[in-house]
Amino acid sequence: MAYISKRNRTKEKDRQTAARNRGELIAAGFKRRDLLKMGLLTSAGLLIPKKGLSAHPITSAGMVFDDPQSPPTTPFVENMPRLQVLAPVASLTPAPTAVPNTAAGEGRTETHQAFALYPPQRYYEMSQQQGTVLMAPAGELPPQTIWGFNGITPGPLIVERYGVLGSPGNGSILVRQRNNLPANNGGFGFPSVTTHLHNGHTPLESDGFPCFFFERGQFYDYHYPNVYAGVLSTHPGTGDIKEAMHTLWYHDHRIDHTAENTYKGLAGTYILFNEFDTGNENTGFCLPSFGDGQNPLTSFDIYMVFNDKVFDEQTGLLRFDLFNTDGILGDKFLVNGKINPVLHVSPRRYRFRWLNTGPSRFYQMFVLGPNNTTKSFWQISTDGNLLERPVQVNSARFSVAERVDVIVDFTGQAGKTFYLENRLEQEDGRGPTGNVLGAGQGNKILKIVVDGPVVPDNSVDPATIPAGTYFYGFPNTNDAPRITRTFRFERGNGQWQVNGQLVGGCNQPSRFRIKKNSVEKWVFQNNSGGWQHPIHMHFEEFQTLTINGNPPASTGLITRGRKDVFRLEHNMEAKVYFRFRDFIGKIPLHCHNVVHEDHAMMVLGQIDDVGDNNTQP
Ligand SMILES: [Cu+2]
Repeated sequence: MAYISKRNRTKEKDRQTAARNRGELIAAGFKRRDLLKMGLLTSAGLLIPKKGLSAHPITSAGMVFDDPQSPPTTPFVENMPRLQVLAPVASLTPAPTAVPNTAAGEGRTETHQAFALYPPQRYYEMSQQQGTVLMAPAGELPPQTIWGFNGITPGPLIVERYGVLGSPGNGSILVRQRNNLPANNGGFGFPSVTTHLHNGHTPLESDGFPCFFFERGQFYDYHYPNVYAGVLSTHPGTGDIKEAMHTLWYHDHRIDHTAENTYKGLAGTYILFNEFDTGNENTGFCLPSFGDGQNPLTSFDIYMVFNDKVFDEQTGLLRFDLFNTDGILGDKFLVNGKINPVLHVSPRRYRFRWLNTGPSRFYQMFVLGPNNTTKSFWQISTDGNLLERPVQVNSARFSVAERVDVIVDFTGQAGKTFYLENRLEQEDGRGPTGNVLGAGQGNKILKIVVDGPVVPDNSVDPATIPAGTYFYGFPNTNDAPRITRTFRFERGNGQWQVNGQLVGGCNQPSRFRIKKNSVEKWVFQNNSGGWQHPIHMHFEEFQTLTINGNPPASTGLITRGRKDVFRLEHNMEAKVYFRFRDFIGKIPLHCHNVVHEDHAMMVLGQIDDVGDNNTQP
């Protein structure tokens, strides 16, 4: 199993010793701020060039780290798993309560603000626990110890529906999360958790705020009303259908520890249907049917969770290096928990939901056909928000946490083989170089073989949709903002800052206060040289007003699309438009390169009835 590299053996030994020593510090639960105190970091925040901790020279631009060199694995052998759909439970014990049930071990501290208004119609329960999984073909990598929702990664798929228009609340659910993680992390992972539903319009005590964590042995009830934004404000009684979101995910958001916990497996998926995006290709927008999510003869709406990981070249075990603050790149690409799997499809249209859970890589995904041809496809959404209509593209770029829903048409392609290929060049955690590789030169991530039986296809053919808006259309951006705030994303003391500050601790006062049911304009500035940052705001979607001073072209539907992650590229300045409606509570704005997030590119704020006038929080 061990894989000996061709590198100089002395250097190799130093490198392994250094990695092992860093690993011991990580396993012991040290944070960067502890290392600063211990004198193991330079004043610039870099790991000191001490033999035994860092085997490589350290540059002014940041630490130079080991190139990932996982043991070899055989690609395209194992089938791509379809995500398990979570079944509701009939009841929960103890019964959920609006006020935190601390006597029974609930770790929640705030009362549910919309529990009586939208009583839960269905209950779910998940246990966050250790599990053992195979990520490569049997015999190639050892079984991996992961932390997962119900012990699997990705966690189970929740499939739910918005309440029908006019009856908000009949889509309301409650998800009980239990922290059954072990005290011993076995190398990395921090067994204290908070679960963020990215990017549900949920009362904020159920949002998974980074400081609302709960401990081993505790549980936390998350109330997801599944209502459209505006339901208690701009569009009373219904919410704004143009705020519908369909492709979401959930993941651990523990302050300072999100990278290691999500890398260890604490991420899962969540789909919302409604009477338009129905999950049935014979109704509504006629997008490919979801079916039961499992049966290949009836399930054509497939969620794909991408991540990249590194495995120790000696032991073959998953490796996480906390000391790499640039960001972590893996040399193995997983889809739904398997390295380079295979998907068998029928000659018809499919809806793929692409999610990148990171930790730090950006993708530009192409569909590679026979003889290095590039197959076009239709992008239908940005971050789970349907565009005005499908847009035909040759590729889709998405950074960490972004989602892209696409329609790929395999009609008439029986017998052919395709690959999902990432052609975006990226050499470190700072961000992609910008270079897009040629067809067949990138990372082939998933093999798709069109060898399934011919089955009926009643889904809409995007090529035949007449001109004009096909989906909901975008909400207006005409209401005057109450305030414009500027957020500068920059490097300082070897870490990551927003407006010159690290996140600070959970006891600090909110750095910004949004007035409930108001409009704000935010300016995102990338002031960090060579780095790129996927900037994520919780709770509401934004629309892009300008990028570097230029409004998105009226034809640029993808740039204009509603989003919750803004990909802040080199030297970019963007102005975005937000409405903050219906609910109050604490809220973060942060980089979703989860390594940057933990070190400590995040601002904590709140929505309340008053608001503030801080233009540079
Ligand atoms: Cu970042």
